[in-house]
Amino acid sequence: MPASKKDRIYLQRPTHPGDFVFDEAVAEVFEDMITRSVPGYEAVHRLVQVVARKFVTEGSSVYDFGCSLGAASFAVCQAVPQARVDILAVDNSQAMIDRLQQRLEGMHSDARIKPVCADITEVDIQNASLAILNYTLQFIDPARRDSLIRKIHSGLRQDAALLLSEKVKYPDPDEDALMQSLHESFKQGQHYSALEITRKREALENVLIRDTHEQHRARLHRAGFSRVHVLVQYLNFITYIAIK
Ligand code: GEK
Repeated sequence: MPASKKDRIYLQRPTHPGDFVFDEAVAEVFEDMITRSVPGYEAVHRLVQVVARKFVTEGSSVYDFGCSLGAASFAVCQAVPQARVDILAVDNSQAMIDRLQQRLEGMHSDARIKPVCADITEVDIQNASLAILNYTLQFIDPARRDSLIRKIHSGLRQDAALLLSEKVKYPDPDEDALMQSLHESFKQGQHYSALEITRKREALENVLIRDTHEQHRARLHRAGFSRVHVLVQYLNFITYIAIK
């Protein structure tokens, strides 16, 4: 994959609360932005491979919901190079989907990845052996999260899996403040300045809305998943596997 441009968006751009959007400027620097902002991002994609090898079955579909530039879809492809499988990479940002499409064309890469520009709450899901929702549920209107998870559950085959990664909130305000400040310290270590960190936090206000671990666990069980496990936690970022 071509190296992403360095994320300097919030060095240059003053923000207003809640004005973060996944536009062309974000898509252009996205890989650099997410790798430097989300602790464990690359490890989670290695985990996608581990999970894909175990769950992806012949003749099934895989859904990468909120795929951005397709990192999870590419990880699935690498994990199951021979499997006959459709990988639906869904995102409602046209800028992300255009870039994913260019990558697929430029690399003559896997025809199994099918980019779809759509809202994940409106996409049908069928015959899935694996659904991936990596750092995307947190951008969905909280009132629509239950029905989205129920829809994913009903579109999965029996014994299939949902991999869910999210930034979580802590019910105890002191613990939440500690985790947030450790996350900011992580970002400083990735060479984001204090100004960039503050501006990004303001821009994400009411755009990235975190649930608690307990809310995620309860929602997954309510939707019908029989087993829910934490696979990774790094600061306030958790990856769950939920099995139908
Ligand atoms: C990765 N999973 O690299 N429908 C479709 N897509 C949406 C919606 C929606 N309603 N809302 C937001 N998105 C990726 C990273 S990024 C996470 C996911 C982050 C999309 C949005 O356009 C963006 O591409 C993605 O969800 C969230 O593993 O930037 O923190």
